[in-house]
Formats: sequence, structure tokens, C-alpha cells
Amino acid sequence: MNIPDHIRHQAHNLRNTIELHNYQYYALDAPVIPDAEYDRLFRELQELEQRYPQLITPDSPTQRIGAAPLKEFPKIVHRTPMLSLNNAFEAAEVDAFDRRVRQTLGVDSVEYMVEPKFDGLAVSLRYENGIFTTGATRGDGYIGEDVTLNLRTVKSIPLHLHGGLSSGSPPALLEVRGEVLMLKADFEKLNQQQREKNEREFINPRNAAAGSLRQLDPGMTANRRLTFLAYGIGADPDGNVPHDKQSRIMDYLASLRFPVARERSVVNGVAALMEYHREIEGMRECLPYDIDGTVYKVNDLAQQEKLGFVSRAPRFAVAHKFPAQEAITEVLGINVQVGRTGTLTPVARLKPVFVGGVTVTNATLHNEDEIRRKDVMIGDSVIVRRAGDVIPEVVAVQKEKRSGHVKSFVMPGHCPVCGAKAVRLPGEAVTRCTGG
Ligand code: 5U1
Repeated sequence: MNIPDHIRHQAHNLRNTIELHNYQYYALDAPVIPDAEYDRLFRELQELEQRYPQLITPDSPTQRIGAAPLKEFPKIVHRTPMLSLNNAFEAAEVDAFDRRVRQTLGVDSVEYMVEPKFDGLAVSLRYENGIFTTGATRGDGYIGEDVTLNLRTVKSIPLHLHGGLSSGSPPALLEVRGEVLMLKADFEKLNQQQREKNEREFINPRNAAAGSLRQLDPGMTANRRLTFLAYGIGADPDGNVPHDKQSRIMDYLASLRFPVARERSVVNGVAALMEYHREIEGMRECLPYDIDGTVYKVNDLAQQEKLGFVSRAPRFAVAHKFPAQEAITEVLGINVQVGRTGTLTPVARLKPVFVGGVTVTNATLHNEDEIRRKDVMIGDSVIVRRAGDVIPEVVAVQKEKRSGHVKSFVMPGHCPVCGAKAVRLPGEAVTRCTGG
């Protein structure tokens, strides 16, 4: 069937408009139209494509979902290896990193591009002639898994490259590297759904993102909202990408509509690195996604090249990690604390463990239902989380480690402080002391 020109234009314009709104919503987190208007545009395009199937292109926003489940993920050999970063945990290690960099370069002070370290899963996205063709997990750094169909469902990943191209035509090949994550808000929603379905909750957003990205059924991935943040370039054989500064690469990626960290910056010298680290740590809890540190990269690409690599990590970059927020320990007992309002809260007494920068000996178990749901028993090995100033909590039990010597917890019938009767009213999760 011959498709009238005005219909072709209409489809083309709708696609561009929808992609722009996808970008505004998923990459910039700054929607400019109401959701209902977006849905209307999307439906209009779907109807047009139904009426004229020849109009459908693989990179149409309507074609993100719909692939059949796979039996296993094919393997992909990375054109350029996906490196890992050396870690620094202490200020002295950052100092040593900066000193080595300065000595190798023979300079007094170094300019760094700094950004948060996203706590997700590294992936490499391949664009051929501007079209997203394949996406792979890091794997062992050389060979990853082909998760293209799942990555297509991630709405902040452009299905084709937009704007920002100096020559006007897209590069024959471009590999973009970054991390797939689940936003904290989406993680909370997912766990709420899991609870409603009486299914196992995910321990943290990273875990949920990993489980979602490695689904053999792309339909499942599409139901779990994932996001992507770019941090660099893999292959760029055409030399389209700026070759002077790391910070310009990031600006270039942003101009191609890849989501990049807004908190990135360029600083000079080691004192500024430490200051940036403190600043990001201070805003950690307010960021919409989990981070586990900051990353410092020598900004000048010629200097990066001079520094080179050692085994599988670059000498020009380092990950400055925050203290881990999760740790494994043992439940020694379960006590009941009585709050000012008479609420009885079960608290796990823990074998002391260093987590979130402090030694933790207690973690809240919230209420009786939480204990049942998480199936926490005295003697269990558990994962404890301490995030920011939030009270430490038991997030999960390591059931596979459970021995025959565990004991279950029973909520006392009386207040452990005043001895009055403790009751749990129908429809309430908490048990309360009935005394004064
Ligand atoms: N933010 C960020 N994460 N990350 C991980 N940047 C970054 N860069 C990396 C890795 C592995 O590697 C390049 C330095 C090669």
C-alpha cells in the first residue's frame, strides 16, 4: 500500500515528539507535558502504525517491548575490554593515587573529572549508524551477555542517536558505557508489589536491577522500571567523540540524549577531590539512585593515555568508596523496646558488625509481621543495612546458612517495662502496651 506523505510525516513527527518526551521524563527527570498527553501521543502513533505496518521501524518508541523470551543469553565479545576501577577507601589511598598520577605526569597539580559512583550493573551499548543494535553486560570484562532485548525496554536508553553530531550524520559505530540502575522510588514500589503478591522482596536496588536485567523474558524486564546512566565511551573508531577532555565526552554524551550524572564536576588537586567526596556523601541519601562512592578520572585524555593501564584497571582513575551500607552478621537475640507512645518494637541484638561507617549491635525488626515476613529467627545469619542516619535494619535472612539451632521469636503478652497487658488491635501491625 502506498502511504501518503502527510501520514509518513505525522508518524515521523510523533516519534520525534515521543522520544523528546521520553528524554525529558526518563533522562532529565523533567517532564514538560502531563502523563495523559504523553499517553495520547503514544496511542496516536500506535494506531498509525497499526493502520500502516510498513511505517514501523525497529527504533520506534512503540517497539521497545514485545520480543519473545530467550532460552539463554548469547555471548558478546567486547570490542574494547570493559575495565574495572581500582578502589580507594581511605584518604591516604586517594593521596597516594594523586601522587602517583602527578609523578608519572611530572606535574604539580592535576585536573580531575569527578562524578558519583553508581551502584548498578555496567553495560556497553553499541550504536551502528546511529541505531542501538546490541547491549551487553560486563561479564568478565572481555565477554559479556547479550541483553539487548532487555535494554531496549529501558526508556532512558536512546534507540537511536539524536543531535550533538558534528557531521550531521551518525557515526558508523559508537559504544557507550554506563550503569543500569533501579531508582530508589521504583525499588520501593517493586518491593511493595512483591509484598502484596507474597513474594520474596529484593534486598536493595542493585539486586533488583540485576535480577531484572537478567530476565530471559524481556516482558518481565519491561515491567520492572530500570534506568541508565552513561559514564564513558568504549569504541569510537570514527573519532566522533571529543578527544581532549573526559568532561567534554560527558557533555557530548548528554548532547546525544544519554542520561549522565548532573553532579559531575571538574576539580583541581587532591584537596578538591576530598571536598567533592564529602559533598556527594552529604547528598547521598537525597539522590534518586544508590551510589557507593565517587569516581575521579584525570580529565585530560592525553594525560590519561600517558598513564595507561595496569592489569585490568586504568591508572588514570580511581573509585573512592563509601563505607559499605550492608554487612552480614548474626542475630544473638531479639529484645522488645517500648517507645514513648507504648509501642512494642522487636529489636535484633547482633554480633557487633562494622556497617555504614560505625559498629552496629542492634537493628530494628519493625514489628511482628516483619519478623514473620522476613522469617528472622534467633541464631540466623542476616544482612544488616545502615544507610545514613536511618536506624539499622535487618533486610534479609541468609536462609541457606540456617542451622538446626535457631529459635523463633514470640511477641510478649505483657509490656516488658511496666508489666501491663500488651495487645495488637485488629488491622494494626503494632503491639501496644495497655498500661498508663
Ligand atoms: N561513574 C563511573 N563509574 N565507572 C566505572 N565512571 C566509571 N568509569 C569506569 C568504570 C568501570 O571505567 C572507566 C574509567 C574505564
